Amino acid sequence: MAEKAALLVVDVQNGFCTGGGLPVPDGEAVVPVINRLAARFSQVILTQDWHPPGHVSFAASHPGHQPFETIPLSYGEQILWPVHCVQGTPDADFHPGLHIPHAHAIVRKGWRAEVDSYSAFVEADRQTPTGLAGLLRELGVRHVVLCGLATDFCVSWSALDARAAGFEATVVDDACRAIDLNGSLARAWTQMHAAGVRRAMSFAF
Ligand code: VGL
Ligand code: ZN
Repeated sequence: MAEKAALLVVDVQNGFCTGGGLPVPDGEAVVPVINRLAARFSQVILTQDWHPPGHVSFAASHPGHQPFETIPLSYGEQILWPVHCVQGTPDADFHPGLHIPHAHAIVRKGWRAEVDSYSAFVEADRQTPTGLAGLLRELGVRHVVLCGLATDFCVSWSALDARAAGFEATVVDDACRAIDLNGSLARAWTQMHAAGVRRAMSFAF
């Protein structure tokens, strides 16, 4: 039976929690909230930031540059990050407290050495699809409910691209945490509201 809603759990990985390569303040606080939220959904898809060593988004790949600087790349401006979520390392593993045994798909993103991907739908070149929109359409999904890390990067880019692909989109705010770099969180919410992304709290599900 086709269910119209799917929960997209974005990047709840060690790398974005305390002790990880790119810790999001209070990132691990989303884990119990998401565990409860996911129990309300029959369709749950996880995303995993999954970078090869030497990835183009790492400051360490650009001698003379520091994390959190922005540089121009072939596909546009790229924020340079600390090394995080390298393929096959514990930093890229899901947080050990995440308990969603019924999650039925994992979308890995940022796996091409030369292109980043905050969005779970389209890579940072804004052209290359990950395949997620097709998966959701084939499942009959109309509404994508998003949670995870980080609100202002991978969650918001994914929510905006969900809208661009024709899905309804809702971000569960208390099931997210933000990086908030130079006002990025407020900007993300402005963009999401303008695009018709709804904001909800987990108790509503
Ligand atoms: C993310 C920065 C770099 C995220 C991933 O999951 O929001 N942010 N890679
Ligand atoms: Zn990343």
